[in-house]
Order: sequence, then structure tokens, then C-alpha cells
Amino acid sequence: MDTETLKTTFERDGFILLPGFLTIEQIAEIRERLDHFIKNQSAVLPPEHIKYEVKGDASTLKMLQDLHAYDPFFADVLFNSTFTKLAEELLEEKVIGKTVEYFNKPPKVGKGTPPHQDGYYFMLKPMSAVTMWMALEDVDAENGWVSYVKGSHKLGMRHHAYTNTLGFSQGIPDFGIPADTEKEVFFKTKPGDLLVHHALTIHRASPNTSEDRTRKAMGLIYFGASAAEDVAAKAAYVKALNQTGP
Ligand SMILES: O=C(O)CCC(=O)C(=O)O
Repeated sequence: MDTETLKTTFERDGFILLPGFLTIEQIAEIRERLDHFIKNQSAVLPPEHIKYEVKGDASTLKMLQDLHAYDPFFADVLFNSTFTKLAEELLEEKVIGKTVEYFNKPPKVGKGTPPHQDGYYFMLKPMSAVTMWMALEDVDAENGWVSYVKGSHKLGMRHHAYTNTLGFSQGIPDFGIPADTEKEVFFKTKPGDLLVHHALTIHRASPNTSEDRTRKAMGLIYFGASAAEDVAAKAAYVKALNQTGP
């Protein structure tokens, strides 16, 4: 896809799919680095950067956060890569790489990701930010595919409330109205396929109902250089968390 088509599609839909953005060899390297990290470094991570679906069960590792802060390989992926260039093209400005995350949904117990807008957590003004989601293996309806509500990035911020889902504490409680379901697009992805969404695009992911398949993905977040913290939104968020959080 040429840059202009890419940008037009992203602006119209609030997301894009780039099949084969990375090669199988590049994905194999990322997976190797992740395995190495999990084996050798995950023990030193603070609890806010490592989450398990079942507490105390290492086989249910669900999420690693801020990988770029612990491993220069992931710092390079975030700050100095084709992902960085793509974020700049889509946001039409210089970007600041914020984080690299690892998302897994372990078989049988991997919970669905509640419908949400990342911008609710980001709290930016202007809302110049993108999230990238890179499939590290085959992902489909059975093991937790991602879906987006087409055009939802143009409809503002929806009401969010506490969800009880570890790692995704805020969700859209009234999600499921026809305006959502009629526009929802589900993605069957292969290793190397990249999904990119705008910070206001409503998205979610299904649970992993398979018996033995994992669902591994890498997430990257970029803020546009123009995006500043929205002080009023932050104050409202903290107040809501204090009222409803665990
Ligand atoms: O992988 C998932 O389940 C969800 C990822 C997500 O919500 C995101 O990348 O913003």
C-alpha cells in the first residue's frame, strides 16, 4: 500500500491492516528475544510490568510492559525502526515511542480484552497517538482475535468503567449497540501481520477458548510530538478510579 492510500484508509476507518509487515525471520528473532527475556529477566520486573492470567502460575503469563526499558533490542524496535517511521507517516508529525508490550492469551484461561479506547488511558490533547499490534503467531476466532469498530475514532470518547480484567481495567460498559456491532471488523492474522489503530478507535479481543494454542502478540505505542497531557481528563480519570477501582 502506498503512503497516501495508507493514510487515507487510516483516517477513514481508524485502523489499518498491513499483512506481512515483518518477515517470518524477523518474527522468529522477536520471539527468540521474548523467550530469552521471559526466561532470564522477567523475575526482576516489578508487578506492574508483568501479569499472569492465573496468579502464581507461570504458564499463564499474560502481559509484559515497558520491554524497551529493560532490553536494548526492544528499545531499538520502538525508537529506531520501520514502526517508528510508520507512526510518523500516520500521525504526520514526529513521534515519541512510549512502550513495547507483550500480550499473550494462554489457552483455556486467556480472557477477552474488554472493548475500550486507548485514548481513555492516554489522556492527551490533541489525541495524536497510535497503537500497533503485531501478530507473533496465527490468531483467529478461537484463540483471541482483535476487532475494531470502523469509524469509531471520529465519534469521540465513550463512557468507560472499571472492568475487573487484569491489565485492561477500563472498558465501555454499553458496548454492543448496533452502531458498534454493525461496524465491527474482526481480523484473522498471521505472524508478521500488523494492525495499527488510532487512540480513539474502539477495539477489543476475544478470549482464547482453544485447548492448547497460545496467542502471542507485540504491542507498540506512539504519541505524536504535539500531544500533551490533558490535565482535566487525567483528574477525572483519577477520581473515577478512586471511586470504582479495586
Ligand atoms: O491483545 C489484546 O488482547 C489487546 C491489545 C490492545 O488492546 C491494544 O493493543 O490496544
